Amino acid sequence: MRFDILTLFPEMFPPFLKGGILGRAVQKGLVDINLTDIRSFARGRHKVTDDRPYGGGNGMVMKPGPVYRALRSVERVNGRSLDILLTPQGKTLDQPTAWELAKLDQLILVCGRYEGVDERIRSGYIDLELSIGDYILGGGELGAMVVIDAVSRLVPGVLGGERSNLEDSFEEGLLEYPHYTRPRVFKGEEVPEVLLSGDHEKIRMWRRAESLKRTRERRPDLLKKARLSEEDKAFLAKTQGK
Ligand code: 9D3
Repeated sequence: MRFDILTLFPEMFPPFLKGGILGRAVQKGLVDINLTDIRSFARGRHKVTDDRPYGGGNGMVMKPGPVYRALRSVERVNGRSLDILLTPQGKTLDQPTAWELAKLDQLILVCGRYEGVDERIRSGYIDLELSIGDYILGGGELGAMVVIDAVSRLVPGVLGGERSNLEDSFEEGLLEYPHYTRPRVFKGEEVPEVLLSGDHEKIRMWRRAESLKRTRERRPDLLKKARLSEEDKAFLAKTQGK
């Protein structure tokens, strides 16, 4: 899968792209990431990329020309590609959207800065607008990193040795159960007995129960949408109000 990032701040990306699971996926050739500096498509001696808003008001707007020319310069792969604008006005990224994006061959991610991009870019050249949540960022760059992180780990082969994304309880719409590793006692706090029992069926049931309780307590909104078995529903009914 190929990602193209169009940004005024390309220097923000290399540390993120080199690290961790994503860095390994790039080395393996499973994902290809290309940076395009929008400023290099600006004209004139000063390479201006922003200007004052028509109609007045605070802040600056990204000029359409440099973004348009940067978009035109991006090499298109054979297959399906999508032009995405990162903006606080977009649809909030969620896991189903990440799965949809992972089916494509190329994502072109335009990072907005200042108050935003000239509307004629959005309306004429963008297929999808994405936000990463309801808080204010300085620009779309962190949003693009979040999209790349969430989507690339769904590309076949990227997770390799790590646990598969299919067994991730978040994929079923539940929060994870608590995790423990050595030592068995830490600052007087013991690991739950059941995890030391070696009884795999008992462990499975305990973990599922913890996931369900946690989701009910912290994210009741998720529980409403979750894929629940009859066993899950029976457990929740039995423990309601606890
Ligand atoms: C504080 C300025 N805001 C009201 C006048 C509007 C605004 C414009 C541009 C707020 C943030 C930004 C820059 N943010 C992004 O480009 C962005 C973003 C975000 O702020 N939150 C969540 N997801 C995203 S994706 C891109």
